[in-house]
Amino acid sequence: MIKYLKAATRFEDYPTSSLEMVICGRSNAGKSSFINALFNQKIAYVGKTPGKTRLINFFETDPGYTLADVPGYGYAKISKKELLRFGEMMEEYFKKRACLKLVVLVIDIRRTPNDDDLAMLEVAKDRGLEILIIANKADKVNQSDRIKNTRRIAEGFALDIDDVIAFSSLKKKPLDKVSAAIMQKLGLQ
Ligand SMILES: Nc1nc2c(ncn2[C@@H]2O[C@H](COP(=O)(O)OP(=O)(O)OP(=O)(O)O)[C@@H](O)[C@H]2O)c(=O)[nH]1
Ligand SMILES: [Mg+2]
Repeated sequence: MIKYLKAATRFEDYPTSSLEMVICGRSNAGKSSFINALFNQKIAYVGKTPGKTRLINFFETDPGYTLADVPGYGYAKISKKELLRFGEMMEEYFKKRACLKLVVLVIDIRRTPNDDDLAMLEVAKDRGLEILIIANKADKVNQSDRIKNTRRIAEGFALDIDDVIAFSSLKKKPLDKVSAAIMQKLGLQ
């Protein structure tokens, strides 16, 4: 079960929480689709036009943690001023959100980590947060590429292969594996 709490841009407006997971990644990687698949509920907005979300959307889940859906990065059609505001908002979130424990980074399985992805991961590593990479849109590639690309993504991030899970938000597979990894990294099981 997942319930929408609120949208916020500033620290003062974040909802109270003692345990949080954030979903981040490049624009159009499938962050919102991933949230919907994970909870089997159409709750996060899946956009036809990328880069619509400019706020941090907070949700409450029934395993007892909150979830933050942050805007995707790397969207080209954004003004300098907006980019600056986005950067400030993200920096404040990652610096001040004390209950944040797990960073889930969603990446298209057909891509390799770019500078923005690596910078994002660096922020998470610096704070000593738990990390899980979702190699999304796994339905777009065949089985052998799925394995190959997952390995390539893990190498690109300099992470253990176990920290990268090939996933299809469209097919909602493999849901159990992803849920278990999240619960384990949040210390809920
Ligand atoms: N085939 C396939 N398409 C997907 C999958 N996940 C997402 N998509 C599609 O990819 C597009 C982007 O999905 P979103 O969930 O809106 O992506 P997002 O990362 O939330 O995008 P922003 O909010 O703009 O940053 C949509 O057209 C989705 O239908 C998947 O697992 N498989
Ligand atoms: Mg989205």
